[in-house]
Amino acid sequence: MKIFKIIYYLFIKYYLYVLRQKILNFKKIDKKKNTRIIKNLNKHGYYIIENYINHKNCELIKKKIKKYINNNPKNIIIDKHKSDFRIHGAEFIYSKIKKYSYSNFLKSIGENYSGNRLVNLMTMANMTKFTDGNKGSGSGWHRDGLNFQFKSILYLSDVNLSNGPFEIIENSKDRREIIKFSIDNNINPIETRFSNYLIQKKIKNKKFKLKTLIGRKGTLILVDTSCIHRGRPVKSGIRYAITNYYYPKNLKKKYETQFPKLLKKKII
Ligand SMILES: O=C(O)CCC(=O)C(=O)O
Repeated sequence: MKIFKIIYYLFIKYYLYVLRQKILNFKKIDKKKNTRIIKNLNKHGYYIIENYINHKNCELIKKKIKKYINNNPKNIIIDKHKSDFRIHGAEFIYSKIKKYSYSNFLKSIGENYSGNRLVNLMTMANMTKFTDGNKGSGSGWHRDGLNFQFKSILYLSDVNLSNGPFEIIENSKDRREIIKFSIDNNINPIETRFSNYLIQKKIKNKKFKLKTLIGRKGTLILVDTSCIHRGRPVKSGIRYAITNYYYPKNLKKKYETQFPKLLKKKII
């Protein structure tokens, strides 16, 4: 039974999706542009740019997010452990976030990587802090989906091993790896959430290569989030970050509905 699911979801459905995107949402790839970044996204699933913005701007943005969270509790999405506080549509709360949100440079990397026209559906700002049992930003190990997914995460705090660094299983978007993982562990191929026990076992057995991305404030992570990833559970301290969510331009409406409390109007 599983083999049919694998064939259907990982091949038939996937290639139909790719074909539809090629026909309806094609973007010509400029092979000479950002080659190092694209190469790393293809090979490892991520790329890091240090000092994407300066420390002063990080502090200004952080202050704005903190203030917004305190003053607008109704617009904040909070996880069940009360550790991850999110603003969906944070580009509307501050011009400096808007600048990041509408960056042509970042969007063009995603477009060159995917060969699709993309749109940044929103910028999500979040603050994660220690609480008992917290699972970190994104609530544990997961893929955002089986199809291409692209995000940029900008750290606004210095991020160390304790305050919730982004973690990724290198190249876990590879379809052969997905099939192997699904068969070896008797997992439904379309499953996107995984237990920490299973992932740690795979890392220990060297079946998975873990990358923990610590970095100073201003560090930018470009990532294909169809790879398995998480924000590491917070042991101490606080992490602020802003994340752009890129989707194929023709599917914007479909995905928009997935984000509760999405801010849609200018309030700056
Ligand atoms: O912020 C992070 O470190 C990861 C967040 C994440 O995985 C998600 O929101 O899906």
